[in-house]
Amino acid sequence: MSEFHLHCFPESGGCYKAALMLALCGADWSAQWVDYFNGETRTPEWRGRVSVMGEVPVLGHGARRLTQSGVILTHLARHFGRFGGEEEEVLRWLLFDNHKFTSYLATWRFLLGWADAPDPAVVAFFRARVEAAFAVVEAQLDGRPFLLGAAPCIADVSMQGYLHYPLAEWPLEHVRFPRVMAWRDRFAAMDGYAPAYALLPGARRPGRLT
Ligand SMILES: N[C@@H](CCC(=O)N[C@@H](CS)C(=O)NCC(=O)O)C(=O)O
Repeated sequence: MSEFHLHCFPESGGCYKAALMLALCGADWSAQWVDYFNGETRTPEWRGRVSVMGEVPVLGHGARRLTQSGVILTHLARHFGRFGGEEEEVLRWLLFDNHKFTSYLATWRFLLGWADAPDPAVVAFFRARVEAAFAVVEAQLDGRPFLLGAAPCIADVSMQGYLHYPLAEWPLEHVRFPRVMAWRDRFAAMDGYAPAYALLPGARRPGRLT
């Protein structure tokens, strides 16, 4: 039996955050696919058995079951002694990520790729929010290879969540964010790295854009 067990599905950048951290740390892990698109995580049975929040990622580690990618990343950083940083600063960027960077990007990508008949005004709203969040990160990376300086921390890992899906799935004008794209490339060059669809197992539901 593997040391870590991840409940996940391949289209989920939240799950990719956890999988990427496990891969970069060389962890012994296995995965269990959840049938998100057919509502598995919304059933009372799944919420009672796995997580009341009805969300993945969920990470099993021994007797512990952890949810929320920020908590999972914090746990793994402590366990492996990797990707740490000044606690308040790490938390500051994890919260920004969960509120704005990941959540708007994930929602916009979902609307473009998988939602039924998304309202163009709603899509445009989310795109503008994504661009604003990217501009914040672009500014923070001015003169820094990673969010907090010379070394990557778990807030960097967290924000990579949706960046390692095909660019066609999040069709920003990527050239407008050269530091974000270079930051993404720095992760792609790390030992253990694999892009999202290579790392996360399970049946895929192709979206409209890939
Ligand atoms: N803040 C959470 C967000 C997790 C999340 O939204 N997961 C999505 C998949 S990417 C999910 O399971 N959504 C289920 C739902 O909203 O019904 C985290 O970072 O773990």
